Amino acid sequence: MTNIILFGAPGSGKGTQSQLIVEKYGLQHLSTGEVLRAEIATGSELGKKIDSLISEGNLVPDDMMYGVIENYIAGLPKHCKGTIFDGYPRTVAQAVALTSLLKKYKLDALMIDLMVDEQLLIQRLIERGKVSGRADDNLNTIRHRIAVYHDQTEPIAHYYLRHGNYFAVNGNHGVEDVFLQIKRIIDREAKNK
Ligand code: B4P
Repeated sequence: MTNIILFGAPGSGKGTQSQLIVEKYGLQHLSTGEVLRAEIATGSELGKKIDSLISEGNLVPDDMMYGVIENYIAGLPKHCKGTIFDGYPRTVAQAVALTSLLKKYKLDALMIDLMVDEQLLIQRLIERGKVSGRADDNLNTIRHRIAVYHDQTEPIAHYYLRHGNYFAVNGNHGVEDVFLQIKRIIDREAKNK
């Protein structure tokens, strides 16, 4: 089983690359951003709280995210080829929680870090904002999300450098080129297992 933590700043291409990995390797895809947007779409009280956090570019609290991940991992079918964790973990506390959950279920994961220059992140998210209708794809919120990323999320890369399999990818290139780099890592790691 191959579990991949797809990591990177907002707009680094986690969602984009996840789709390609799913098509090629038949892995399951868990996008915490999508889970949260689905909750918002229900119009529930919880969804309203999540909406106000995301619209301002803030992270949803760790304890709320823990339930999502725990339910997901506990419900994984036995024959599953693996999962792409897209957008989780986003804080060191989430990384610690994921490590212990994976251990509990005798699973492991490798981290692929999509490294993209800040100016390019902003350009991509502004472009996506023209069609996505997402409340968080506007310049002020994008800047805040990138600051939150540096402050709360980026330290996770150091956590995985110390505790797990960490692989950096140059995400500044086109979609196919980035995917080629990811395929090389997945194929090499599968051979080494
Ligand atoms: P997410 O939905 O995870 O999304 P994202 O970080 O905004 O974008 P992603 O990296 O997936 O970029 P994409 O492929 O779309 O998070 C949204 C929000 O949810 C967070 O800000 C947070 O508030 C909340 N949240 C989610 N998970 C959480 C957690 N665990 N804890 C707390 N809060 C959480 O790419 C962006 C654009 O670039 C696209 O338009 C794409 O077409 C383009 N693009 C991608 N790769 C490209 C390439 N190589 N070349 C050119 N263009 C490219």
